[in-house]
Amino acid sequence: MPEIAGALPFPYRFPRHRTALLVIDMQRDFVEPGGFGEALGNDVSRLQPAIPSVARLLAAFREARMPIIHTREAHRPDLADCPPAKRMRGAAALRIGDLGPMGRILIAGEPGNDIVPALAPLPGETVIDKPGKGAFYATRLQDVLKGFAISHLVIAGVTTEVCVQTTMREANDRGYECLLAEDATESYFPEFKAATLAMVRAQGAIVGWTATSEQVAAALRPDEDG
Ligand code: TIU
Repeated sequence: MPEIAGALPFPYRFPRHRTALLVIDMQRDFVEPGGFGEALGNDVSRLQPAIPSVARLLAAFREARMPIIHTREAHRPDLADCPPAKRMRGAAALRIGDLGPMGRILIAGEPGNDIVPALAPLPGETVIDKPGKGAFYATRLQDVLKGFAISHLVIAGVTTEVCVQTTMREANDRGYECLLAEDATESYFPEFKAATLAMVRAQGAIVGWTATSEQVAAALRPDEDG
C-alpha cells in the first residue's frame, strides 16, 4: 500500500484503489478579480499559489487513473438554493446573484463560476455543484464516493478554512481518512491557513493528515509499492 512517510502528524497509508482526489472550488469566482471573493473584500491574488500545486495533484491522479472529483460553490439562477442569510450577510460590494464583470456572482453556468482554465476537469471526472461551504451538504458527493468504493480522500482547493476545512470535517465524520495537501490549498488569510493545517493534524490527526502535493505525487508514481 502506498505510504507518505513524511505526512503529518504521522505517516499516511492509502489503498490505491480506494483513494480519490477531491478539489474544492478552484473557481474564477474565488481566484480571479471581479468574482465573489473580491466582492467580499479579499485580495484574490493570495489564492494563486495553489494553482500549480493543484495541477500537480491532478496530473498525478490522472496518470495513476484514480478518481478525481471537482466541486464548485454554485447557486441556481433563481437562488432557490441560496438562503437569504447567506446572500444578505455582511456588506459585500456585489451579492450572490448580482451581475459582475464575470457574469452573475456565484451562479451556476456563469463565466465566473467556472473552474479556472488551468485546472479544468477532463471528461470522465466528476463535477459537483454545492450550495454550501461543505461539499457533502445537499449534494450527491457521498453517493459518488460510495460508487467508487472510496475510503481515503486527498483534499485540495480553496479556501482552506472555509470550504476546504468544512468539507474535510464533514468527510472525517463520515468515516473517510483525509489528507489535506498543504501547498494545494490557500486562504485569503495566511494565518487562518496555518491555523487550519495545525488544527487538522493536532490531537493525533483529529481531522486528518497533511502533506505536500509533491509528497502525494511521489507516493502515486508507478515505481512506488501499489
Ligand atoms: N470566503 C471564503 O473564504 N470562501 C468561500 O466563500 N467559499 C469557499 O471557500 N469555497
